[in-house]
Amino acid sequence: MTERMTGAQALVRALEQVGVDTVFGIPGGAILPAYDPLFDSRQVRHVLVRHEQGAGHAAQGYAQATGKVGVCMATSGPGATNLVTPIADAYMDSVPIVAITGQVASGAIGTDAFQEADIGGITMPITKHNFLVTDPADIGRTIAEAFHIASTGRPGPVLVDIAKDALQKEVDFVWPQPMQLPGYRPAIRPHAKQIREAARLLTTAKRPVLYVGGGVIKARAADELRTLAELTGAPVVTTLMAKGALPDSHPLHMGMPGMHGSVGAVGALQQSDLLVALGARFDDRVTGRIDTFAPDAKVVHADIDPAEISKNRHADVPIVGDCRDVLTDLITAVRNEHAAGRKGDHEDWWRQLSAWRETYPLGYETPADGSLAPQQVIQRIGQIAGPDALYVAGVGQHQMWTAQFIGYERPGAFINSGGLGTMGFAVPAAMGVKQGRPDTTVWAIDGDGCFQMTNQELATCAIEGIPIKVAVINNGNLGMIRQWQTLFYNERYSNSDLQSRRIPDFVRLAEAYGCVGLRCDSAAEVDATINKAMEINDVPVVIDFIVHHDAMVWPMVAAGTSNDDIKIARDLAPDWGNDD
Ligand SMILES: Cc1ncc(C[n+]2csc(CCOP(=O)(O)OP(=O)(O)O)c2C)c(N)n1
Ligand SMILES: [Mg+2]
Repeated sequence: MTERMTGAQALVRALEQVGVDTVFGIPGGAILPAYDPLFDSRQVRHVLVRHEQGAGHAAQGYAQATGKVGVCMATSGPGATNLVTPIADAYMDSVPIVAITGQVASGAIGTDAFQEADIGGITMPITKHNFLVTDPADIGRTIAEAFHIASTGRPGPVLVDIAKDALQKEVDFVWPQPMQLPGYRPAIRPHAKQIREAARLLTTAKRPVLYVGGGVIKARAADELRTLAELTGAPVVTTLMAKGALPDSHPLHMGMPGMHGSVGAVGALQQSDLLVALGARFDDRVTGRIDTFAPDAKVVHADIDPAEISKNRHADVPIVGDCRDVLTDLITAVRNEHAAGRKGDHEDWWRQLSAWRETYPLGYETPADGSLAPQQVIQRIGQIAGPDALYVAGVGQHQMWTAQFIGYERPGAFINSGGLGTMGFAVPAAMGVKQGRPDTTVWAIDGDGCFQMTNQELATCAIEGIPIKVAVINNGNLGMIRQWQTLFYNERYSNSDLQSRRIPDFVRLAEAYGCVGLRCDSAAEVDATINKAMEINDVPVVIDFIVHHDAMVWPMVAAGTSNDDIKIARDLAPDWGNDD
Protein backbone atom coordinates (compact mmCIF):
# COMPACT_ATOMS: atom_id res chain seq x y z
CA MET A 1 0.00 0.00 0.00
CA THR A 2 1.49 3.37 -1.04
CA GLU A 3 -0.47 6.58 -0.77
CA ARG A 4 0.44 10.26 -0.65
CA MET A 5 -0.64 11.93 2.60
CA THR A 6 0.54 14.14 5.46
CA GLY A 7 2.66 12.78 8.28
CA ALA A 8 -0.35 13.26 10.56
CA GLN A 9 -2.51 11.15 8.29
CA ALA A 10 0.25 8.58 8.16
CA LEU A 11 0.25 8.48 11.97
CA VAL A 12 -3.49 7.84 12.16
CA ARG A 13 -3.29 5.29 9.35
CA ALA A 14 -0.47 3.47 11.13
CA LEU A 15 -2.43 3.41 14.38
CA GLU A 16 -5.34 1.87 12.49
CA GLN A 17 -3.03 -0.68 10.91
CA VAL A 18 -1.67 -1.86 14.23
CA GLY A 19 -5.23 -2.32 15.48
CA VAL A 20 -5.74 0.65 17.80
CA ASP A 21 -9.36 1.34 18.70
CA THR A 22 -8.95 3.80 21.58
CA VAL A 23 -6.61 6.71 22.27
CA PHE A 24 -6.78 8.71 25.49
CA GLY A 25 -5.43 12.22 25.22
CA ILE A 26 -5.59 16.01 25.10
CA PRO A 27 -4.60 18.15 22.07
CA GLY A 28 -2.22 21.10 22.01
CA GLY A 29 -0.18 23.09 19.50
CA ALA A 30 2.52 20.60 18.58
CA ILE A 31 0.23 17.57 18.29
CA LEU A 32 -2.66 19.49 16.69
CA PRO A 33 -1.93 18.34 13.13
CA ALA A 34 -2.53 14.75 14.29
CA TYR A 35 -5.89 15.61 15.82
CA ASP A 36 -7.26 16.73 12.48
CA PRO A 37 -7.18 13.34 10.68
CA LEU A 38 -7.97 11.61 13.99
CA PHE A 39 -11.33 13.42 13.84
CA ASP A 40 -12.14 11.39 10.71
CA SER A 41 -10.98 7.97 11.81
CA ARG A 42 -13.79 5.46 11.95
CA GLN A 43 -11.66 2.94 13.78
CA VAL A 44 -9.91 4.98 16.42
CA ARG A 45 -11.99 6.53 19.17
CA HIS A 46 -10.30 9.39 20.96
CA VAL A 47 -11.33 9.84 24.58
CA LEU A 48 -10.77 13.44 25.65
CA VAL A 49 -9.48 13.26 29.20
CA ARG A 50 -9.18 16.14 31.69
CA HIS A 51 -5.52 15.70 32.58
CA GLU A 52 -2.78 13.89 30.65
CA GLN A 53 -1.94 11.82 33.73
CA GLY A 54 -5.46 10.44 33.38
CA ALA A 55 -4.74 9.55 29.75
CA GLY A 56 -1.66 7.61 30.76
CA HIS A 57 -3.31 5.65 33.56
CA ALA A 58 -6.33 5.00 31.36
CA ALA A 59 -4.00 3.55 28.73
CA GLN A 60 -2.49 1.34 31.46
CA GLY A 61 -5.91 0.17 32.62
CA TYR A 62 -7.00 -0.49 29.06
CA ALA A 63 -3.85 -2.50 28.38
CA GLN A 64 -4.19 -4.65 31.49
CA ALA A 65 -7.87 -5.29 30.92
CA THR A 66 -7.54 -6.23 27.25
CA GLY A 67 -4.01 -7.58 26.84
CA LYS A 68 -3.55 -5.08 24.02
CA VAL A 69 -1.27 -2.05 23.92
CA GLY A 70 -2.80 1.05 25.55
CA VAL A 71 -2.35 4.37 23.79
CA CYS A 72 -2.18 7.91 25.13
CA MET A 73 -1.50 11.14 23.32
CA ALA A 74 -0.39 14.59 24.44
CA THR A 75 1.15 17.74 23.15
CA SER A 76 4.74 18.86 23.70
CA GLY A 77 6.08 20.43 26.90
CA PRO A 78 3.54 20.32 29.74
CA GLY A 79 1.30 17.81 27.97
CA ALA A 80 4.22 15.43 27.65
CA THR A 81 5.56 16.03 31.16
CA ASN A 82 2.09 15.30 32.58
CA LEU A 83 2.53 11.82 31.12
CA VAL A 84 5.74 11.18 33.03
CA THR A 85 4.09 9.62 36.10
CA PRO A 86 1.99 7.06 34.20
CA ILE A 87 4.97 6.24 31.97
CA ALA A 88 7.07 5.56 35.07
CA ASP A 89 4.21 3.56 36.53
CA ALA A 90 3.91 1.46 33.36
CA TYR A 91 7.65 0.89 33.38
CA MET A 92 7.67 -0.36 36.97
CA ASP A 93 4.69 -2.68 36.41
CA SER A 94 5.67 -3.79 32.88
CA VAL A 95 2.51 -2.48 31.24
CA PRO A 96 2.54 -2.15 27.45
CA ILE A 97 1.60 1.39 26.48
CA VAL A 98 2.59 3.66 23.62
CA ALA A 99 2.69 7.37 24.45
CA ILE A 100 2.57 9.66 21.44
CA THR A 101 3.65 13.23 22.00
CA GLY A 102 3.91 16.22 19.72
CA GLN A 103 7.30 17.94 19.70
CA VAL A 104 8.15 21.45 18.53
CA ALA A 105 9.16 21.72 14.87
CA SER A 106 12.47 20.01 14.16
CA GLY A 107 14.25 23.29 13.36
CA ALA A 108 13.23 24.69 16.76
CA ILE A 109 14.37 21.73 18.85
CA GLY A 110 17.02 22.89 21.30
CA THR A 111 16.06 26.57 21.14
CA ASP A 112 13.81 26.61 24.23
CA ALA A 113 10.90 27.08 21.88
CA PHE A 114 7.41 27.59 23.29
CA GLN A 115 6.30 24.39 25.02
CA GLU A 116 9.54 22.63 24.31
CA ALA A 117 10.63 19.91 26.71
CA ASP A 118 13.11 17.17 25.98
CA ILE A 119 10.61 14.45 26.78
CA GLY A 120 12.89 11.84 25.22
CA GLY A 121 15.63 12.78 27.67
CA ILE A 122 13.20 13.05 30.57
CA THR A 123 11.69 9.61 29.95
CA MET A 124 14.89 7.84 28.93
CA PRO A 125 15.19 5.92 32.22
CA ILE A 126 11.47 5.11 32.47
CA THR A 127 10.71 3.84 28.98
CA LYS A 128 11.52 0.53 27.41
CA HIS A 129 12.45 2.55 24.37
CA ASN A 130 11.76 6.01 22.99
CA PHE A 131 11.83 7.60 19.56
CA LEU A 132 12.13 11.14 18.24
CA VAL A 133 10.67 11.36 14.74
CA THR A 134 11.62 14.34 12.59
CA ASP A 135 11.09 12.84 9.12
CA PRO A 136 7.51 11.97 8.10
CA ALA A 137 8.85 8.99 6.18
CA ASP A 138 9.73 7.39 9.54
CA ILE A 139 6.29 7.71 11.13
CA GLY A 140 4.69 4.49 9.91
CA ARG A 141 7.67 2.27 10.66
CA THR A 142 8.23 3.90 14.05
CA ILE A 143 4.64 3.23 15.11
CA ALA A 144 4.96 -0.41 14.04
CA GLU A 145 8.21 -0.73 15.99
CA ALA A 146 6.82 1.04 19.04
CA PHE A 147 3.88 -1.34 19.31
CA HIS A 148 6.13 -4.33 18.74
CA ILE A 149 8.58 -3.26 21.44
CA ALA A 150 5.85 -2.34 23.95
CA SER A 151 4.08 -5.68 23.66
CA THR A 152 6.83 -8.25 23.21
CA GLY A 153 9.34 -9.65 25.67
CA ARG A 154 8.96 -7.90 28.99
CA PRO A 155 6.18 -5.43 28.15
CA GLY A 156 6.62 -1.75 28.89
CA PRO A 157 6.03 1.83 27.85
CA VAL A 158 7.36 3.23 24.58
CA LEU A 159 7.36 6.93 23.76
CA VAL A 160 7.04 8.26 20.21
CA ASP A 161 7.82 11.97 20.12
CA ILE A 162 6.98 13.50 16.73
CA ALA A 163 8.10 16.95 15.58
CA LYS A 164 5.26 19.14 14.40
CA ASP A 165 6.72 19.66 10.93
CA ALA A 166 7.00 15.90 10.45
CA LEU A 167 3.24 15.72 11.03
CA GLN A 168 2.60 18.55 8.55
CA LYS A 169 4.83 17.51 5.65
CA GLU A 170 3.68 15.15 2.93
CA VAL A 171 4.94 11.64 2.55
CA ASP A 172 4.31 8.43 0.63
CA PHE A 173 2.70 6.20 3.22
CA VAL A 174 3.92 2.64 2.79
CA TRP A 175 2.46 -0.29 4.74
CA PRO A 176 3.61 -2.68 5.93
CA GLN A 177 7.14 -1.51 6.53
CA PRO A 178 9.99 -3.75 7.58
CA MET A 179 10.97 -3.06 11.18
CA GLN A 180 14.56 -2.07 11.82
CA LEU A 181 15.30 -3.42 15.26
CA PRO A 182 18.70 -5.07 15.12
CA GLY A 183 19.61 -6.63 18.44
CA TYR A 184 16.04 -6.75 19.77
CA ARG A 185 15.27 -10.45 20.17
CA PRO A 186 12.93 -10.81 23.08
CA ALA A 187 11.62 -14.32 22.44
CA ILE A 188 14.11 -16.57 24.16
CA ARG A 189 13.29 -20.25 24.71
CA PRO A 190 14.05 -21.46 28.21
CA HIS A 191 17.23 -23.51 28.40
CA ALA A 192 16.45 -27.25 28.58
CA LYS A 193 19.27 -28.04 30.99
CA GLN A 194 18.15 -25.36 33.44
CA ILE A 195 14.58 -26.60 33.23
CA ARG A 196 15.71 -30.15 34.05
CA GLU A 197 17.72 -28.86 36.98
CA ALA A 198 14.72 -26.85 38.24
CA ALA A 199 12.47 -29.91 37.97
CA ARG A 200 15.00 -32.02 39.83
CA LEU A 201 15.15 -29.47 42.68
CA LEU A 202 11.37 -29.13 42.71
CA THR A 203 10.88 -32.85 43.13
CA THR A 204 13.57 -33.29 45.78
CA ALA A 205 13.00 -30.17 47.90
CA LYS A 206 11.35 -30.63 51.28
CA ARG A 207 9.88 -27.16 51.55
CA PRO A 208 9.39 -25.71 48.06
CA VAL A 209 7.34 -22.59 47.30
CA LEU A 210 6.17 -21.26 43.95
CA TYR A 211 6.73 -17.51 44.28
CA VAL A 212 4.53 -16.06 41.55
CA GLY A 213 4.78 -12.51 40.22
CA GLY A 214 3.01 -10.38 37.66
CA GLY A 215 5.00 -11.98 34.84
CA VAL A 216 2.77 -15.05 35.05
CA ILE A 217 -0.30 -12.91 34.36
CA LYS A 218 1.44 -11.06 31.52
CA ALA A 219 2.45 -14.38 29.98
CA ARG A 220 -1.15 -15.65 30.32
CA ALA A 221 0.21 -18.67 32.09
CA ALA A 222 -2.38 -19.14 34.85
CA ASP A 223 -3.51 -22.53 33.54
CA GLU A 224 0.05 -23.79 33.35
CA LEU A 225 0.77 -22.47 36.85
CA ARG A 226 -2.18 -24.36 38.23
CA THR A 227 -1.08 -27.54 36.49
CA LEU A 228 2.45 -27.27 37.87
CA ALA A 229 1.20 -26.47 41.37
CA GLU A 230 -1.16 -29.43 41.41
CA LEU A 231 1.45 -31.72 39.89
CA THR A 232 4.08 -30.88 42.50
CA GLY A 233 1.78 -30.12 45.43
CA ALA A 234 3.94 -27.09 46.18
CA PRO A 235 2.38 -24.11 47.94
CA VAL A 236 1.88 -20.97 45.89
CA VAL A 237 2.18 -17.34 46.92
CA THR A 238 0.98 -14.62 44.55
CA THR A 239 2.35 -11.10 44.84
CA LEU A 240 0.34 -7.88 44.62
CA MET A 241 0.89 -7.94 40.86
CA ALA A 242 -0.08 -11.59 40.51
CA LYS A 243 -3.37 -11.73 42.37
CA GLY A 244 -5.66 -14.22 40.68
CA ALA A 245 -2.85 -16.06 38.86
CA LEU A 246 -3.97 -18.97 41.03
CA PRO A 247 -7.49 -18.63 42.44
CA ASP A 248 -7.41 -17.33 46.01
CA SER A 249 -9.76 -20.19 46.89
CA HIS A 250 -7.35 -22.86 45.64
CA PRO A 251 -6.15 -25.15 48.45
CA LEU A 252 -2.50 -24.74 47.42
CA HIS A 253 -2.74 -20.95 47.66
CA MET A 254 -1.02 -19.48 50.73
CA GLY A 255 -1.90 -15.87 49.98
CA MET A 256 0.10 -12.74 49.27
CA PRO A 257 3.67 -12.37 50.54
CA GLY A 258 5.33 -9.15 51.60
CA MET A 259 4.92 -6.13 53.82
CA HIS A 260 1.18 -6.72 54.20
CA GLY A 261 1.12 -10.36 53.23
CA SER A 262 -0.42 -13.21 55.15
CA VAL A 263 1.57 -14.92 57.90
CA GLY A 264 1.29 -18.16 55.93
CA ALA A 265 2.74 -16.69 52.75
CA VAL A 266 5.52 -14.82 54.52
CA GLY A 267 6.34 -17.86 56.65
CA ALA A 268 6.34 -20.12 53.62
CA LEU A 269 8.94 -17.98 51.88
CA GLN A 270 11.07 -17.51 54.99
CA GLN A 271 11.26 -21.20 55.85
CA SER A 272 11.36 -22.68 52.39
CA ASP A 273 14.31 -24.64 51.07
CA LEU A 274 13.48 -23.90 47.44
CA LEU A 275 11.97 -20.79 45.92
CA VAL A 276 10.77 -21.11 42.37
CA ALA A 277 10.34 -17.47 41.37
CA LEU A 278 8.17 -17.10 38.29
CA GLY A 279 7.95 -13.64 36.72
CA ALA A 280 8.67 -12.08 40.10
CA ARG A 281 11.44 -9.66 40.92
CA PHE A 282 12.31 -9.97 44.62
CA ASP A 283 10.95 -6.51 45.31
CA ASP A 284 11.89 -5.06 48.70
CA ARG A 285 8.21 -4.99 49.64
CA VAL A 286 8.25 -8.79 49.27
CA THR A 287 11.66 -9.68 50.66
CA GLY A 288 11.86 -7.32 53.62
CA ARG A 289 15.51 -7.00 54.68
CA ILE A 290 17.08 -8.90 51.83
CA ASP A 291 19.98 -10.45 53.78
CA THR A 292 17.51 -12.20 56.06
CA PHE A 293 15.10 -13.27 53.30
CA ALA A 294 14.46 -17.00 52.92
CA PRO A 295 17.91 -17.84 54.29
CA ASP A 296 17.78 -21.59 53.64
CA ALA A 297 16.30 -21.46 50.17
CA LYS A 298 17.89 -22.36 46.91
CA VAL A 299 16.52 -20.17 44.16
CA VAL A 300 15.20 -21.03 40.73
CA HIS A 301 14.46 -17.72 39.04
CA ALA A 302 12.55 -17.62 35.75
CA ASP A 303 12.00 -14.29 34.04
CA ILE A 304 11.73 -13.03 30.49
CA ASP A 305 14.06 -10.16 31.36
CA PRO A 306 17.61 -11.41 31.98
CA ALA A 307 18.34 -8.18 33.88
CA GLU A 308 16.01 -9.33 36.67
CA ILE A 309 17.82 -12.55 37.36
CA SER A 310 20.15 -12.34 40.36
CA LYS A 311 19.46 -8.57 40.57
CA ASN A 312 18.41 -8.71 44.22
CA ARG A 313 18.94 -12.35 45.17
CA HIS A 314 21.39 -14.81 43.70
CA ALA A 315 19.72 -17.39 41.46
CA ASP A 316 21.10 -20.91 41.71
CA VAL A 317 19.17 -21.87 38.60
CA PRO A 318 18.59 -18.93 36.25
CA ILE A 319 16.01 -19.43 33.52
CA VAL A 320 15.40 -16.77 30.88
CA GLY A 321 12.13 -17.15 29.07
CA ASP A 322 8.46 -16.37 28.82
CA CYS A 323 6.68 -17.75 31.91
CA ARG A 324 4.26 -19.76 29.83
CA ASP A 325 7.10 -21.51 28.00
CA VAL A 326 8.96 -22.00 31.26
CA LEU A 327 5.93 -23.50 32.99
CA THR A 328 5.04 -25.72 30.03
CA ASP A 329 8.57 -27.09 29.93
CA LEU A 330 8.71 -27.46 33.71
CA ILE A 331 5.49 -29.47 33.69
CA THR A 332 6.99 -31.91 31.21
CA ALA A 333 10.26 -32.11 33.12
CA VAL A 334 8.50 -32.72 36.45
CA ARG A 335 6.41 -35.46 34.85
CA ASN A 336 9.64 -37.06 33.69
CA GLU A 337 11.02 -36.91 37.23
CA HIS A 338 7.85 -38.48 38.55
CA ALA A 339 8.05 -41.22 35.93
CA ALA A 340 11.58 -41.95 37.12
CA GLY A 341 10.20 -42.39 40.64
CA ARG A 342 11.37 -39.05 42.03
CA LYS A 343 8.49 -37.33 43.69
CA GLY A 344 8.66 -34.86 46.55
CA ASP A 345 7.12 -35.58 49.92
CA HIS A 346 5.68 -32.39 51.36
CA GLU A 347 3.55 -33.80 54.11
CA ASP A 348 5.52 -32.20 56.96
CA TRP A 349 5.69 -28.96 55.05
CA TRP A 350 1.95 -28.85 54.54
CA ARG A 351 1.32 -29.65 58.21
CA GLN A 352 3.30 -26.53 59.04
CA LEU A 353 1.72 -24.41 56.29
CA SER A 354 -1.80 -25.43 57.25
CA ALA A 355 -1.15 -24.62 60.88
CA TRP A 356 -0.04 -21.09 59.98
CA ARG A 357 -2.98 -20.66 57.65
CA GLU A 358 -5.47 -21.79 60.26
CA THR A 359 -3.91 -19.91 63.17
CA TYR A 360 -3.37 -16.64 61.34
CA PRO A 361 -6.11 -16.03 58.81
CA LEU A 362 -6.56 -12.48 57.54
CA GLY A 363 -9.05 -10.65 59.68
CA TYR A 364 -9.99 -7.30 61.09
CA GLU A 365 -11.57 -5.78 64.15
CA THR A 366 -14.93 -4.10 64.12
CA PRO A 367 -14.40 -0.59 65.53
CA ALA A 368 -15.68 -0.27 69.10
CA ASP A 369 -17.14 3.19 68.48
CA GLY A 370 -19.70 1.84 66.03
CA SER A 371 -18.01 3.37 62.99
CA LEU A 372 -17.61 1.45 59.79
CA ALA A 373 -14.70 -0.94 59.28
CA PRO A 374 -13.09 -0.17 55.91
CA GLN A 375 -12.21 -3.84 55.49
CA GLN A 376 -15.86 -4.81 55.77
CA VAL A 377 -16.84 -2.37 53.02
CA ILE A 378 -14.20 -3.76 50.67
CA GLN A 379 -14.98 -7.37 51.52
CA ARG A 380 -18.68 -6.83 50.82
CA ILE A 381 -17.97 -5.11 47.48
CA GLY A 382 -15.96 -8.18 46.50
CA GLN A 383 -18.68 -10.56 47.61
CA ILE A 384 -21.52 -8.65 45.99
CA ALA A 385 -19.78 -7.79 42.70
CA GLY A 386 -18.22 -11.27 42.61
CA PRO A 387 -15.22 -12.79 40.89
CA ASP A 388 -16.26 -11.71 37.40
CA ALA A 389 -15.91 -8.02 38.20
CA LEU A 390 -12.65 -6.14 37.76
CA TYR A 391 -11.18 -4.24 40.69
CA VAL A 392 -8.85 -1.26 40.47
CA ALA A 393 -7.24 0.28 43.54
CA GLY A 394 -5.50 3.50 44.45
CA VAL A 395 -2.47 3.50 46.74
CA GLY A 396 -2.53 3.30 50.49
CA GLN A 397 -4.33 1.30 53.14
CA HIS A 398 -7.41 0.78 50.95
CA GLN A 399 -5.15 -0.75 48.28
CA MET A 400 -3.79 -3.32 50.72
CA TRP A 401 -7.27 -4.17 52.01
CA THR A 402 -8.44 -4.51 48.40
CA ALA A 403 -5.63 -7.00 47.88
CA GLN A 404 -6.42 -8.81 51.13
CA PHE A 405 -10.20 -8.89 51.41
CA ILE A 406 -11.42 -9.48 47.87
CA GLY A 407 -11.23 -13.05 46.61
CA TYR A 408 -9.58 -13.08 43.19
CA GLU A 409 -10.40 -16.09 41.13
CA ARG A 410 -9.13 -14.95 37.73
CA PRO A 411 -5.83 -13.55 36.49
CA GLY A 412 -6.02 -9.82 35.86
CA ALA A 413 -9.05 -9.21 38.07
CA PHE A 414 -7.04 -6.87 40.29
CA ILE A 415 -5.32 -3.90 38.70
CA ASN A 416 -3.22 -1.53 40.75
CA SER A 417 -0.07 0.50 40.84
CA GLY A 418 2.36 -1.94 42.42
CA GLY A 419 5.89 -0.84 41.70
CA LEU A 420 5.56 2.95 41.65
CA GLY A 421 2.67 3.17 44.10
CA THR A 422 1.01 6.08 42.35
CA MET A 423 -1.77 7.83 44.24
CA GLY A 424 -4.44 8.87 41.73
CA PHE A 425 -4.16 5.68 39.72
CA ALA A 426 -7.60 4.24 40.41
CA VAL A 427 -10.18 6.49 38.75
CA PRO A 428 -8.41 6.98 35.40
CA ALA A 429 -7.17 3.39 35.28
CA ALA A 430 -10.70 2.14 35.96
CA MET A 431 -11.87 4.35 33.12
CA GLY A 432 -9.43 2.63 30.78
CA VAL A 433 -10.41 -0.79 32.11
CA LYS A 434 -14.10 -0.12 31.53
CA GLN A 435 -13.42 1.29 28.07
CA GLY A 436 -11.56 -1.91 27.21
CA ARG A 437 -14.11 -4.22 28.85
CA PRO A 438 -17.46 -2.40 28.60
CA ASP A 439 -19.51 -5.47 29.50
CA THR A 440 -17.72 -6.04 32.79
CA THR A 441 -18.47 -4.42 36.14
CA VAL A 442 -15.52 -2.25 37.08
CA TRP A 443 -15.00 -1.06 40.65
CA ALA A 444 -12.40 1.54 41.56
CA ILE A 445 -11.63 1.27 45.26
CA ASP A 446 -9.98 4.52 46.12
CA GLY A 447 -8.74 6.46 49.12
CA ASP A 448 -9.99 9.93 49.96
CA GLY A 449 -6.47 11.22 49.39
CA CYS A 450 -5.93 9.42 46.07
CA PHE A 451 -9.38 10.36 44.83
CA GLN A 452 -8.57 14.03 45.18
CA MET A 453 -5.64 13.67 42.81
CA THR A 454 -7.46 12.50 39.67
CA ASN A 455 -11.23 12.55 40.24
CA GLN A 456 -11.67 15.02 37.39
CA GLU A 457 -11.70 12.01 35.06
CA LEU A 458 -15.20 11.34 36.38
CA ALA A 459 -16.22 14.13 33.99
CA THR A 460 -14.63 12.16 31.17
CA CYS A 461 -16.41 8.98 32.29
CA ALA A 462 -19.79 10.73 32.51
CA ILE A 463 -19.47 12.46 29.15
CA GLU A 464 -17.95 9.56 27.24
CA GLY A 465 -20.36 7.00 28.66
CA ILE A 466 -17.90 4.98 30.74
CA PRO A 467 -19.95 3.94 33.81
CA ILE A 468 -17.37 2.92 36.39
CA LYS A 469 -18.20 2.45 40.06
CA VAL A 470 -16.03 4.19 42.63
CA ALA A 471 -15.90 3.36 46.32
CA VAL A 472 -14.09 6.11 48.20
CA ILE A 473 -12.81 4.64 51.43
CA ASN A 474 -13.03 7.90 53.29
CA ASN A 475 -11.05 7.71 56.52
CA GLY A 476 -10.40 11.43 56.48
CA ASN A 477 -6.69 10.75 56.39
CA LEU A 478 -3.73 9.85 54.31
CA GLY A 479 -4.32 6.61 56.13
CA MET A 480 -1.13 4.75 55.27
CA ILE A 481 0.89 7.78 56.34
CA ARG A 482 -1.09 7.96 59.57
CA GLN A 483 -0.42 4.26 60.16
CA TRP A 484 3.34 4.78 59.87
CA GLN A 485 3.13 7.85 62.12
CA THR A 486 1.22 5.79 64.68
CA LEU A 487 3.76 3.01 64.62
CA PHE A 488 7.06 4.77 63.96
CA TYR A 489 6.67 8.49 64.75
CA ASN A 490 5.15 8.46 68.24
CA GLU A 491 1.68 9.23 66.99
CA ARG A 492 2.77 12.64 65.75
CA TYR A 493 0.35 13.12 62.88
CA SER A 494 2.23 15.65 60.84
CA ASN A 495 0.22 16.62 57.75
CA SER A 496 -1.69 13.40 57.28
CA ASP A 497 -5.13 14.64 58.36
CA LEU A 498 -7.07 15.55 55.21
CA GLN A 499 -10.19 16.59 57.11
CA SER A 500 -11.99 15.42 54.00
CA ARG A 501 -15.18 14.24 55.66
CA ARG A 502 -17.01 17.11 53.99
CA ILE A 503 -14.42 19.17 52.14
CA PRO A 504 -14.96 18.39 49.44
CA ASP A 505 -18.33 16.75 49.79
CA PHE A 506 -17.72 13.68 47.59
CA VAL A 507 -21.43 13.09 47.00
CA ARG A 508 -21.97 16.58 45.69
CA LEU A 509 -18.70 16.42 43.79
CA ALA A 510 -19.91 13.25 42.07
CA GLU A 511 -23.18 14.93 41.20
CA ALA A 512 -21.34 17.96 39.87
CA TYR A 513 -19.54 15.60 37.52
CA GLY A 514 -22.75 14.10 36.22
CA CYS A 515 -22.39 10.92 38.29
CA VAL A 516 -24.63 9.43 40.93
CA GLY A 517 -23.30 10.13 44.43
CA LEU A 518 -24.16 7.94 47.42
CA ARG A 519 -23.02 8.00 51.02
CA CYS A 520 -22.76 5.25 53.59
CA ASP A 521 -21.51 5.50 57.15
CA SER A 522 -22.99 2.50 58.91
CA ALA A 523 -22.46 -1.21 58.71
CA ALA A 524 -26.19 -1.77 58.39
CA GLU A 525 -26.34 0.14 55.10
CA VAL A 526 -23.28 -1.25 53.39
CA ASP A 527 -25.02 -3.97 51.38
CA ALA A 528 -27.95 -1.83 50.35
CA THR A 529 -25.63 0.94 49.16
CA ILE A 530 -23.43 -1.43 47.17
CA ASN A 531 -26.50 -3.08 45.66
CA LYS A 532 -27.85 0.30 44.65
CA ALA A 533 -24.58 1.09 42.89
CA MET A 534 -24.66 -2.31 41.18
CA GLU A 535 -28.04 -1.43 39.67
CA ILE A 536 -26.84 1.80 38.09
CA ASN A 537 -25.20 1.01 34.80
CA ASP A 538 -25.76 4.06 32.65
CA VAL A 539 -23.69 6.62 34.57
CA PRO A 540 -20.69 6.44 36.88
CA VAL A 541 -21.46 6.00 40.58
CA VAL A 542 -19.42 7.24 43.51
CA ILE A 543 -19.99 5.98 47.04
CA ASP A 544 -18.51 7.99 49.88
CA PHE A 545 -17.93 5.34 52.55
CA ILE A 546 -17.24 7.15 55.80
CA VAL A 547 -15.05 4.68 57.67
CA HIS A 548 -13.14 4.52 60.93
CA HIS A 549 -10.27 7.01 60.82
CA ASP A 550 -7.72 4.83 62.56
CA ALA A 551 -7.98 1.33 61.12
CA MET A 552 -4.66 -0.30 60.35
CA VAL A 553 -3.40 -2.77 57.79
CA TRP A 554 -2.20 -6.03 59.34
CA PRO A 555 -0.10 -8.11 59.13
CA MET A 556 2.86 -5.82 58.63
CA VAL A 557 6.58 -6.18 58.11
CA ALA A 558 8.02 -2.78 58.98
CA ALA A 559 10.11 -1.30 56.16
CA GLY A 560 13.75 -2.36 56.34
CA THR A 561 13.13 -5.14 58.86
CA SER A 562 13.18 -8.88 58.39
CA ASN A 563 10.15 -10.87 57.30
CA ASP A 564 10.82 -12.93 60.44
CA ASP A 565 9.66 -9.89 62.45
CA ILE A 566 6.21 -9.71 60.88
CA LYS A 567 3.52 -8.44 63.26
CA ILE A 568 -0.10 -9.49 63.18
CA ALA A 569 -1.15 -6.54 65.29
CA ARG A 570 0.71 -3.83 67.16
CA ASP A 571 3.56 -5.48 69.10
CA LEU A 572 2.12 -8.91 68.43
CA ALA A 573 4.25 -11.45 66.59
CA PRO A 574 3.07 -14.81 65.34
CA ASP A 575 4.30 -17.96 66.97
CA TRP A 576 6.09 -19.79 64.17
CA GLY A 577 5.54 -23.04 65.99
CA ASN A 578 8.82 -24.74 65.14
CA ASP A 579 11.65 -25.19 67.55
CA ASP A 580 14.57 -24.97 65.14
C1 LIG B 1 1.62 10.56 44.13
C2 LIG B 1 1.93 10.08 45.51
N1 LIG B 1 2.20 10.94 46.50
C3 LIG B 1 2.45 10.50 47.75
C4 LIG B 1 2.44 9.16 48.03
C5 LIG B 1 2.74 8.66 49.45
N2 LIG B 1 1.55 8.00 49.99
C6 LIG B 1 1.39 6.64 49.97
S1 LIG B 1 -0.06 6.15 50.60
C7 LIG B 1 -0.51 7.72 50.96
C8 LIG B 1 -1.84 8.00 51.60
C9 LIG B 1 -2.98 7.70 50.70
O1 LIG B 1 -4.14 8.24 51.29
P1 LIG B 1 -5.57 7.77 50.85
O2 LIG B 1 -5.72 7.88 49.39
O3 LIG B 1 -6.57 8.51 51.66
O4 LIG B 1 -5.55 6.21 51.20
P2 LIG B 1 -5.60 5.49 52.63
O5 LIG B 1 -4.20 5.09 52.98
O6 LIG B 1 -6.19 6.45 53.60
O7 LIG B 1 -6.47 4.30 52.39
C10 LIG B 1 0.48 8.62 50.58
C11 LIG B 1 0.42 10.11 50.78
C12 LIG B 1 2.18 8.29 46.95
N3 LIG B 1 2.19 6.97 47.09
N4 LIG B 1 1.89 8.76 45.71
MG1 LIG C 1 -7.60 7.98 53.33
